[in-house]
Amino acid sequence: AWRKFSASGFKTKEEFEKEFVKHVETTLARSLFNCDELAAYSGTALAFRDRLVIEWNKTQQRQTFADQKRVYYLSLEFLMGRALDNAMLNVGLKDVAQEGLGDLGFRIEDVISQEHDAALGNGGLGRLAACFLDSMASLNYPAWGYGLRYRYGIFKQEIEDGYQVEIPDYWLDFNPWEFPRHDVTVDIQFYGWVRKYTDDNGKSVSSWEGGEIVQAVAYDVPIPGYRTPTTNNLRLWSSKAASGEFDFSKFNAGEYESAVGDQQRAETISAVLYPNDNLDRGKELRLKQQYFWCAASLYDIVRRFKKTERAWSSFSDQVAIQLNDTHPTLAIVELQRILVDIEGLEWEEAWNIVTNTFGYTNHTVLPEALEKWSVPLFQNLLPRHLQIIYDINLFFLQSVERKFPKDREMLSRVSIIEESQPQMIRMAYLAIVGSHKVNGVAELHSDLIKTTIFKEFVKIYGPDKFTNVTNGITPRRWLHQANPRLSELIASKLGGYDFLKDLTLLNKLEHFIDDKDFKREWAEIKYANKVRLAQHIQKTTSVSVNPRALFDVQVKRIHEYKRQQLNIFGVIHRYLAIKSMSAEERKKLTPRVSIFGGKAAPGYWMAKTIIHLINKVGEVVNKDKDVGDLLKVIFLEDYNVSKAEIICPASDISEHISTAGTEASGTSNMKFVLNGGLIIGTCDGANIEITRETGEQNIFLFGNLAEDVEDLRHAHYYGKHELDPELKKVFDVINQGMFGDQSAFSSLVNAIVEHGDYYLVSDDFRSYCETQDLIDETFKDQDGWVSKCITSVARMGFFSSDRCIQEYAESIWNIEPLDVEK
Ligand code: 26W
Repeated sequence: AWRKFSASGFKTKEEFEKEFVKHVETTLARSLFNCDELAAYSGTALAFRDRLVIEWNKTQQRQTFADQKRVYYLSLEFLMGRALDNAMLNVGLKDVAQEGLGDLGFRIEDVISQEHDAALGNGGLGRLAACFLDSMASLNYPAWGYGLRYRYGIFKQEIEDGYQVEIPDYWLDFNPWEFPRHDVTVDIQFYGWVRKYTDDNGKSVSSWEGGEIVQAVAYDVPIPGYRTPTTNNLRLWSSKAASGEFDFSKFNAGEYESAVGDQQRAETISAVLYPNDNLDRGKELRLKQQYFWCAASLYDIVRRFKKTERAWSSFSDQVAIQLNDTHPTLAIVELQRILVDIEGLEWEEAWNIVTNTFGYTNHTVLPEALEKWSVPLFQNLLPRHLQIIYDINLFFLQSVERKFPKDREMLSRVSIIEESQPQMIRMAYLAIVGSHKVNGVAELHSDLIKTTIFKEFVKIYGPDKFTNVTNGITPRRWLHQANPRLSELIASKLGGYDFLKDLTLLNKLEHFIDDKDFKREWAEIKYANKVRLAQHIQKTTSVSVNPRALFDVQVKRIHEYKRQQLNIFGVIHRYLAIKSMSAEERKKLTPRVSIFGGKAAPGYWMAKTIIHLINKVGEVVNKDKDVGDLLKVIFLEDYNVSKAEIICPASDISEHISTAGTEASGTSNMKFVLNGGLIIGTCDGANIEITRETGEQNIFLFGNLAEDVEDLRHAHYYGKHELDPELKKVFDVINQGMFGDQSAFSSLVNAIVEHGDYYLVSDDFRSYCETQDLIDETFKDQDGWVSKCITSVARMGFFSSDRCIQEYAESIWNIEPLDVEK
């Protein structure tokens, strides 16, 4: 039925081939005789792009005409991955393209894999934004994403001698999915000063003057919904020198370098994605990026609102803005500035509009990740915004004082300005004060922010301002696209693909839990996915792994709180155990492949040391003939979205083992379970809700609880903790040089032995190893294992990002989908 919505565009294999050939020969100006796979990708992408554009234009017209409330999702990261496969599946013409490409002599998988990932993000937060765009379009919500068009995405990772090496990710050579809008530009101001004067009506006005101007240019990316009439827009801003700014007089005077320098300074703003995940470094260029993007987006949103000629008082009935973490918090200040300084509204009226418009999502409780800006740095770059923040803070503190007149300490605890040397602006506090709702991303996390980092604000605003929206993932990419055979098998049992639009329908799979043929096919698909990953491992690392072995996967950013070190110490423990076993005992073992992947922030020494250790352990274990298939240790280079699509369907067990209370949600845990893998995890983030949904007997939980973390840390601090004896043996062999120069790993060992074991590796080690042993035993009963996997998948419906977006729409944004008459 959805095809009715398309006015034109190819529908058959022959029509696709015609479009393909047209693009290869004319758009790309290439002869069909030298059409290689890259050209075939380009031709296919351009053909599908044409289809998207038609729907996109119609959607934008329809949304403008309907004139209802829109949501704007502001995120400094959109980790989109590849677009072609997604576009083909969403418009429902992948089969057509597959046949057409086959006629022309290409395999569709090879064509798809030519595409460069759009890697404009670090990890969970950026990928969540991408899943949300997919869900918002698939549910027909009028929604735009706003972000930055980085020239360089997250670096490419190579491993040399076991060390991470970072390679720049220049990805824009050929990007058919973006449309430059050279007519949609905004001039963005920096530095300068504030002039205060009295206008003709005797009113005191502040005006931001002077400084530097940089131009923001819009690049639009179409976001197709899955089998819907909606194709939404992702608008990414690129920086360049403003036309008036490029100094021709300098150029004429022969000062080329200085003229070109201005140009380069402007372009630097959108040049690179900061590769830090969960670490705030307070760099001026980062603040410039944030303001540049917030100001351009706000200008655009306000311009669109003004076209409707409504009163300002209805702004928040037309506009909802969601802040993806505190990175876009300046948008709050910028809207207040526009309303007061430029549009002439009274402070109070403006502030009501602002707070009714914004919602803020918190994604982390790690103290080192909470953004703070130094007041002197901020004052220099954004002098007027600093004044506005001071006023916001003043009025806020006055209201707090009225509510808690006896509690003087309260004011310094909740002040947006931290009274340190230098003073710092606490962006999370500003985001709370400027929003009507604050949400965490999983139940435990949302509880924790209310009882720890934001507890004073719960006293001030009451508990209702704080809410939970548990994260989700899009089943289109993370089941249907990544695991087409599993998706097909499920569809054959459920009578079609409706589950991709309503993931709770998966629960019907429980009826087939005793269906022998179904279970056999299920197991065959998992095996085939493991074979595919084994081939990838062979090709990239030259290590052969046995696809019959248990595949144990931990892929995510490398961070101490995520505890890849716990995993690799566990692997060493296992290696030592194998070495000490008799041949008889070895026969009873479950063979394992331990697979790691993930990037370390370039300046994060400890994370890089973890990568180094994993690689060195791999070198020793993998060539140990004595061990053979019983244990292999693999580090997969350059983990990214497209690699995740190969890895997630191929795991038996994946690891989500953060120190309890530190992982806000995690979303790869959802991807792995949805693809028929089980997980080993701590009681942290969304693991807890996955347990509630899928059942305790289907997950391997271990370790201490969040509520005990504080006491345990104290015990370490006061020397009351005794190092786990099995972990001590692991440290002994590291120190004896089993994995090469022990001094390379001393910081890792000392963090635990000497420096308080902040992430409680020793406390959880025993429980971790015992749980791994339980997994070995459980895996031996393959039939029982497959039953657990099927049951878990059947119960994963809750974790669709569609459910999640509906919760945001109803409880935070107050927006309705724009349904089209069928
Ligand atoms: C200022 C530096 C910086 C950069 C990125 C600080 C914090 C971040 C992100 C908020 C880190 C992040 O990606 N958090 C992850 O968000 C996911 C989506 O909600 C959660 O699933 C992860 O648990 C959380 O770590």
